[in-house]
Amino acid sequence: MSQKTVRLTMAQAVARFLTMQKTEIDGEIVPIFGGVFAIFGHGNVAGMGEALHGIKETLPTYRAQNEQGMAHAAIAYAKASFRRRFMACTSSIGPGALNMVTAAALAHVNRLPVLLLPGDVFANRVPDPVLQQVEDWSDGSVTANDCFKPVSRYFDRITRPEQIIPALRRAMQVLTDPAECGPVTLSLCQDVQAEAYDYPEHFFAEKIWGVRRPMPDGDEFAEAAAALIRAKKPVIIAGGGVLYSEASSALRTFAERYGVPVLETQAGKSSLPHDHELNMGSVGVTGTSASNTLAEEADVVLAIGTRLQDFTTGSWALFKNDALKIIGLNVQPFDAHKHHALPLVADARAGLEALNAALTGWQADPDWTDRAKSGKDDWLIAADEATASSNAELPSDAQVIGAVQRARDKAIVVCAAGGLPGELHKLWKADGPGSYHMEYGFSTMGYEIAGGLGVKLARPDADVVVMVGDGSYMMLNSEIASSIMLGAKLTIVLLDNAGYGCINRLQMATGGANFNNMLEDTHHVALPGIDFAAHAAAMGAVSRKVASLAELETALQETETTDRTTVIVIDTDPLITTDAGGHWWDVVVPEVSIRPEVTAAREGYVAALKAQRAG
Ligand SMILES: Cc1ncc(C[n+]2csc(CCOP(=O)(O)OP(=O)(O)O)c2C)c(N)n1
Ligand SMILES: [Mg+2]
Repeated sequence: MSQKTVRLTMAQAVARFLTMQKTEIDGEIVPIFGGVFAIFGHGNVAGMGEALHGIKETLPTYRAQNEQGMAHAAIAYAKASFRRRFMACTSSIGPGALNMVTAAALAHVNRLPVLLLPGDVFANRVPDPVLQQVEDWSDGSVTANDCFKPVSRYFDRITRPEQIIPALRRAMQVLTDPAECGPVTLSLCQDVQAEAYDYPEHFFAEKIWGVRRPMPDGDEFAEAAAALIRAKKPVIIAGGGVLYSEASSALRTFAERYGVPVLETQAGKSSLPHDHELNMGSVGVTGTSASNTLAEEADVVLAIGTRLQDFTTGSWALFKNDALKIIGLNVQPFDAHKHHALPLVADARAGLEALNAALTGWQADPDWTDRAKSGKDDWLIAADEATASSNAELPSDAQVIGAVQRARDKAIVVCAAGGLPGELHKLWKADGPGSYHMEYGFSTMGYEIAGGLGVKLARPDADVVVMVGDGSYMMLNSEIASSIMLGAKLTIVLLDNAGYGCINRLQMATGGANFNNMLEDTHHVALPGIDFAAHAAAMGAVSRKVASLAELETALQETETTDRTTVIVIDTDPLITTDAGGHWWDVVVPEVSIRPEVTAAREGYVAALKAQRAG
């Protein structure tokens, strides 16, 4: 059989293949890759660099400042696109590649698609050891990029140019599969990137990827429906899968038709608008009183598209009804079966639509639904108190959230780590699906600004507000420069409480001394007195420090139409958090200590453990 071929380097084949992968969004065929982030080194500049230059008009390449940052941006792009579109990232070998490992883990935990293309050592091994090559004395096939294996859904090392054909096909299958979805790492040996091969032309045919929506299995569905029909006090826990499956409208129909309150995880927040009467808001450790009271009593939890991580389940101490049944509606069997759930393996939307049609006649106990509504009213009073403006010299995080919300109520808020995620989960009034962008699967300090960049690239018309602590800012801020270069305007609100406020509070709560979290509690000769506004300005941002909540609100209004990334710094109180709502979280306390505070905390800890349900 003779087939038409085209002679390309392996890297050119990668580039050409990526441009031909498409998807359909709102009736329009668009490239499925939104672009490529690249930082070149000897491991990719000649191969991938030359190839990406050749296609830059169809698939743009963006130069970032840090490989972890660029991968964060790429992952945020996919999340903001509800996984319908994604990006690729290419790095050199060694440090450049390994800088992406944390981001790979982030994508792995959060089930988000990203194509990582790190360079690798020479497949022919002639010049070994090359610059940045990690030499393994016992295994000649190991390279630094083996670190990607446990945090990639699919990993392959390309040691011959023709291997890229099945590897890219498998990569696309994983990236677009709602159940398998996650990071794909194709480790591209640097000599092979530049090696030519006669690739079959059909390999570069246009391919349009859709969304697979698996339907529930008949038996699983019958069991789940029967459990719901018996339920008097059901709740829904809405996770990120509701958003990725674009199931908000089916969720709303279900909740309204059957009177079932909806509790949202960090990834699932914005599944329903905040002011929907059956949206109880956040659940779990950072949950509202409205959600958590219901979760404690619920007899059936319909867990949709959620990993049921400890923040959601209060380390499995939240649910207190002995007769509790969990139904795991999830496209991924691994999640659907968690905690002895009745699995309902299906696409969230397809599953909800099937349930919407099948349960006619059933209703949650009307008292339960009414209690949910009044519990929410009570919560809103507490939330308004926490977020109200004040003249406090050092405002709380909650008060800053209130100011941001008042000034920019249509924004997409982006955050990841520190004290803010808990406060935002409870207090941010999320509007439409995707208006709340929280990376709390891995809670990676340093995701915030780079993530904001990815959101802005995915949603150029949106007002993207990044909220970030001083600690996270210090860890990774350099993609501010990329946002300036790309004209991707972000509004960054930096809450400076002079240290790792949330870990300091956790340390105190576990009986520890104030040690090594707040800057003043560290081993130091002098405190750095970081001028964040000057730092951001040095990267090209518009920046200012504000002295009060009122000034913050004004600054946010004034800079709404500024055309470049804006950083607004405000000093905040490291000790105040919102008391209302919340739940215990399992963080170990030492069994023996010379500190009486630790011994006391240990007693409380041991008592709290009794509420945990073993899976
Ligand atoms: C990369 C990374 N390292 C460490 C942690 C653990 N950690 C979580 S929050 C936090 C402190 C965050 O400080 P900051 O951004 O100033 O927020 P604050 O706690 O003060 O609100 C630390 C060290 C983490 N989540 N991510
Ligand atoms: Mg801080």
